[in-house]
Amino acid sequence: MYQDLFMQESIRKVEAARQANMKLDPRRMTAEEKDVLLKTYHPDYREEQFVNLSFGPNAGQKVPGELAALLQGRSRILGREIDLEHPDYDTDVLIVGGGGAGASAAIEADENGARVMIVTKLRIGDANTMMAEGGIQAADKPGDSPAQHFLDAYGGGHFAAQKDLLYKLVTEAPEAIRWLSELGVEFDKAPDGTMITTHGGGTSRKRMHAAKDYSGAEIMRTLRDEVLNRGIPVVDFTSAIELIKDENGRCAGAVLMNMETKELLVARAKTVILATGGAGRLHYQGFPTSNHYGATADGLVLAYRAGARLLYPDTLQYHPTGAAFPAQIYGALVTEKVRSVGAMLVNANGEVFMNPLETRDVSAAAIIRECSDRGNGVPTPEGQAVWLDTPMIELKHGAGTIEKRIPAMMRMFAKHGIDIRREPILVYPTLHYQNGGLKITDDGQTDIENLYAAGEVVGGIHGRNRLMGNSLLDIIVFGRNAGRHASEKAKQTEPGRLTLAHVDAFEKQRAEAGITDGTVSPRLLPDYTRKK
Ligand code: MEZ
Repeated sequence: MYQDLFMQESIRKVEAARQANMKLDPRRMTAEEKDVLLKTYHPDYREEQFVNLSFGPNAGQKVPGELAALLQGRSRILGREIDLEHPDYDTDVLIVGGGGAGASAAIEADENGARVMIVTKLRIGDANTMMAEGGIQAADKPGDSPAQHFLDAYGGGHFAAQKDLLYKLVTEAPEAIRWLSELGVEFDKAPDGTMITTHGGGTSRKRMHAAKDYSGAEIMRTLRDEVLNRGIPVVDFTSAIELIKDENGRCAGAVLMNMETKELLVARAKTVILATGGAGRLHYQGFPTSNHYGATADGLVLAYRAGARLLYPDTLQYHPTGAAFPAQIYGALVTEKVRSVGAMLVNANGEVFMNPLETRDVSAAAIIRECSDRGNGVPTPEGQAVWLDTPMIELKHGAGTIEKRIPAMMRMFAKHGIDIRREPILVYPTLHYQNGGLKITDDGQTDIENLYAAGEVVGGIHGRNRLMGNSLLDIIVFGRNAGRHASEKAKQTEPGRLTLAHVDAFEKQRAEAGITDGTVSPRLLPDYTRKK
C-alpha cells in the first residue's frame, strides 16, 4: 500500500530501529517543556485563528473564528410564522440530541416518572459516542481511587476544571461502570471475571475499561436499546433550531425543524436538556475531524442566543493520532489504545521523539513540531505525518494481540491494504473534542432556568484538556444527572405563555454590533459543497 518511495525508505528506517526503540522508556516532559511546546505548536495558541465576540453573554471573549460566526449568526426562524399557542408536542422533559448523554438523560428521567421525548437531527445513536473507541475511565480497582483519578484529570486539564464537576465525575465513575454493565455493556474481562483495564495518556493508574476498540459503539448500542425498550419517544431527522422561553424567562421548549420537509414544529416542555455534542464538523483551522457528521456546535448556538454563558470556548482537543493516510480515512480516529497497548510514535527517520502516553494536547503539539520546524515528518498527499509503529504491539505481547485488543483498527486499515500487524501507520492530529462549552451547575443547569445540558456541549468538567476515556464517562455521569434533576424540576414547573422574544432581542443586538454577514445558525450539517 505504501507505494510512495519516501514512505518506503522511511519504513525501512522504522523497521531497522524497531528493536532498539522498543527498549526505550522515553522520559516525560517537564512542566516547563510542555508549556513552551504548547504555546509554540498547539493550534489553541494560534491567536490569528480566534476572534473576540462582539455581543452576547461572552462578549469580549475569544472563540475560534468559525464558531464566532455561528454564535453571532442570524436565526433560522426570522420571518417564519410560528404558532406558539398550539404546540405540536407537549412533554415534561425535552431532550435535544440522541447520543450517549441524551440517551442516559432520557433513561434516568423516564425512571423518575417523567414524560420524556428525544428529538435528534439524525437518528438515535448517530453521535460522537458511537465513534469513541478506546474506553471509559473509572477508579474501581485496588490501588486506585477517585482522588487519584481527580489528580490525573485536574493536572491533565491544566488545573482549569470546575472542581465540583470534576469531583462528581470521578466519584460517580465506579457507579457509572456498574450501571452500564447491568444494562448489558460487554466490557473486556479476564477469565476470572475482573475487568481488564489499561492506561491512557496522563493516567497514573490503569483505569480504562473498554470493549475492545469499539467501546463507544458498545455503550451506545446498549443505551439505545434501553431507550427503545422503555418506549421513550424519539423524533428523528428533526433538529432544534431555537429554544423557546416562557414569559418568566424560563426555558420552555424548542422550535423544531423537520430536516427533510423543513416544516417547523413547536415542542413545549417543562424542562429542556441540551445534549447536542461537539463541533468537529466545523473543521476549525482546516483540521480534519474524527467527529460524527452532526457535530456542528448547534447546542452552543441555541443556548448562547437564549442568554447562557460558555466556559473555555477557546479550547479544543486535537487527538494526536488521526489517520493521515490513505486519503479515504483522513482524520479518522486511531484510538489512543493503540499506544496504551504498546505502539510508539516515531518520526520519518525511525526515531522515537516523545513518550507515547503524554497528555493529548502535549502529544498533538509534539507531532506538529516534528512535522513542521524539525522537518522530521513523512510527506503525505494531505500534508505531513509521523509513524505509529503498530508492529511493536505483537512483538511485545504476542501474535494475535492486535486482533484481540484493537480489531476495529485492524479492520479500518486492512480495508485499504495496510496490515497494521506488519506495517506501521501514518498519523497526524485530528479535531476530536470541544473542551469548552456551556457553563453548568452541578445539577446540570445552565444559566437559564429549566435549561439543562450534558455531554460534550458542556464546558469546564475537564478544564483545558481532557484525558482519554473521561468523555464516555462524563456523558453517563452528567447525562444521568441532568435527567434526574430536569425531571425533578419538571414536577414543580408549569410553563407560562411561550415566547421567542429573546430571538428578536438577539437580532437587535446583532444589528447594533454592526454584524452584517449572512451566516445563518445553527449550522445543523457541515457544508461540503465544493467551493470554486
Ligand atoms: O475519550 C476519548 O476521546 C477516546 C476514548 C478516544 C480514543 O482514543 O479512543
